[in-house]
Amino acid sequence: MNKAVESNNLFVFQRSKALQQYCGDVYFTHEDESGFLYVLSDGLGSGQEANRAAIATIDAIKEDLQADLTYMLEKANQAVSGLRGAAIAIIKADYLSKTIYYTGMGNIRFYMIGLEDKLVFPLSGSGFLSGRKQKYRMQSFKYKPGSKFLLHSDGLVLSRVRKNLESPLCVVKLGHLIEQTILDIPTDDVTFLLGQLPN
Ligand SMILES: [Mn+2]
Repeated sequence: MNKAVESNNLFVFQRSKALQQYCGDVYFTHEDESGFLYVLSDGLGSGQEANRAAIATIDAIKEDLQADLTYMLEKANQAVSGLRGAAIAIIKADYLSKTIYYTGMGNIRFYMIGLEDKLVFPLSGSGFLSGRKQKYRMQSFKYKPGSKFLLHSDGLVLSRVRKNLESPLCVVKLGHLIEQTILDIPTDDVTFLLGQLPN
């Protein structure tokens, strides 16, 4: 599987391990006038079982888009009991307060430009969602209006993240450049979401 989704403020790219039919990374995007919610879930392993676990987390989160992020994470955690586990990150933007809320478990990475041009890259809880009860932490950061951010699974290995985020290119052009760093036949599922926040 290989696909790219392009819009003014978001570029999403996904390519599955060995170009398998099922991708173990599953993402969800929701946006309205007040902000957005983006979720990226990486089911353990690859192929259909990984895909199934990741979809279960996303489905659980979609049930209530107004829920607290830590509650979303707990619902996603319960959804994978009996399935493969998953790494996951949830980011929510509030355009009014120019704030990003972040929570996650495991190896999904998130980078954004914060106040005073600081590169912000919150660390997720260690481990992964497995169905067993865990504690989750939500963090919040003020973002720099008009700046770019990147959410990606561990299949993407990108150096010079700050340089990329500070590029004057639009998200579609920059997204295609980042895409060029990904192997034609990847050895892990790869997903990235490159977005731009409103001014
Ligand atoms: Mn992975």
